[in-house]
Amino acid sequence: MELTKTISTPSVTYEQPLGLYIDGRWVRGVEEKTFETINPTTEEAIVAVHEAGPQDVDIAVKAARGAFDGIWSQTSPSSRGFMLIKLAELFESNIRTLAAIESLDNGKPLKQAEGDVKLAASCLRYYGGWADKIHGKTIDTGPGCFDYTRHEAIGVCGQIIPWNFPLLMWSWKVGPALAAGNTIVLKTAEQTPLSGLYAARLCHEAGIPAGVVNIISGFGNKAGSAMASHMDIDKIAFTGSTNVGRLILEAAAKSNLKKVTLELGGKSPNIVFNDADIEKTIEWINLGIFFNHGQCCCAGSRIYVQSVIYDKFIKAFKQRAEGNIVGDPFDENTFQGPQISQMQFDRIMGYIQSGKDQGARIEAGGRRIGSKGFFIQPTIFSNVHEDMDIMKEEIFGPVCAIRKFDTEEEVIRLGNQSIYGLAAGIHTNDIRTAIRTANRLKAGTVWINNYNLLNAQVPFGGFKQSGIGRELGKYALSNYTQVKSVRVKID
Ligand code: TXE
Repeated sequence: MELTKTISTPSVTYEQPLGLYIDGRWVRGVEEKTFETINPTTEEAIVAVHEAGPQDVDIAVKAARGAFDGIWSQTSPSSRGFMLIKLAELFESNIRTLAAIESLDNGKPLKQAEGDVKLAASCLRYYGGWADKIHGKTIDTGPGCFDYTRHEAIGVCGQIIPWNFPLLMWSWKVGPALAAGNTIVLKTAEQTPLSGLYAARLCHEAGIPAGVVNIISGFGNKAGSAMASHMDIDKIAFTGSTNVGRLILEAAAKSNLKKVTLELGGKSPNIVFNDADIEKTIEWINLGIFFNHGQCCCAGSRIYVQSVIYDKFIKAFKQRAEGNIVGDPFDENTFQGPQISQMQFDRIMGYIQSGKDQGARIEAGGRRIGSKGFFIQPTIFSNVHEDMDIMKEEIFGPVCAIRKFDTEEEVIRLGNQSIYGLAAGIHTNDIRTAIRTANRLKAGTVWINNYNLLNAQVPFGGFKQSGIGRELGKYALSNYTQVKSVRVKID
């Protein structure tokens, strides 16, 4: 099968790489297998890509090891930074193509896909800036010794990313790893392999040497698990489901104790106090749950509204959600596209059914839209109790549950009542309420009077079972460096 194919989308026609990008070359998998990626809008195959199996993972790891010990260790930090900044510029100059690929393969609206490309570029540029500012310390232990630390790269990093933000997750992984001087084997999600391959081509154009970044397409239980248990991968970074996160940790423990960072699921509370500015808050609550079709690890899916404004809020929110335009991602008016796959569609519809069965009330939505494409109406449940599945489990779709509360103390208790702790939202005009509540919520990110606002400079990651480690900001660099202490006897 061929290694590239011309693909036409409603916005651009472009040349899509289909092979595995290993050691700076486009190759077929050793088993010569391919798999199709499906367009979630039409349910039809877009194209088949080459599939990596365990042997290909091995080959990619060898290439990454060779580059780590060789050319990459000879490349100055400033040059690494320059390449990342060049890559960011290439993301920006290819924005139309990259966004079209995301809309085609993932189903997200074109404008939102463009937003993802911009955020990805800013992440790469941000870490480009860090590359020559990573350094250790000198430590005064007295006149007998000269002591210093070096912050050294870890080595070969395995990175496994999901399908909900294919390019953005790619940049969150590649940026800090390269800035710190590591080399990479990255596996994209089997549902969305296309944009990561196109970005590999841009790595080549940015002058990143062969073997430094290797991008493979493949399945979790084959290529992914081969990475998790590989004896020559020094660190693995994973974003995906909590269950697979557990498997990764277990595989790391049973193989070479590779370092592990995990960014997993969530069931984030979004809290509205009586004194919130209702109009603005409705916008953030709507974005908090329905942005990216609810397929955000940090989605504000548990909405707690204080009793005085509860009825008014439900009425306004229902009206707002029903106004979200669901449809073709290439239509410029679309706010919500299709869910990623038949499997996710079925899962979400199963949760909607369970909400009904367990006695919650549907305020809006609850149904499929059309008969082709994985479209689901924005769905709001009220009359929800803490023990219902829709209140406890991550649905990962356009479905939220609303519950009334009376006091600050009560909502903090309810908000923290989850195995997850990724994010939380607070809406109030009282700074004291906001800060008191933010301090007591067990979440890695708290958004006050906004939601889902991400910035490359600000760390992101989970408390509790939402993960281990932080991405973005200076904090992410510590996932990709290890500290060496050097003691020199001088007396
Ligand atoms: O995730 P998986 P799925 C949550 C969300 C969603 C659920 C299932 O609740 O409904 O997970 O989604 C790779 N060893 N999130 O099934 O399976 C896989 O190939 C190594 C939250 O798509 O975790 C893909 O690249 N790797 C989330 C990646 O893991 C394995 C984003 C994610 O797939 C593997 C996505 C294995 N054994 C889903 N099995 C978030 N945190 O944003 C799979 N993979």
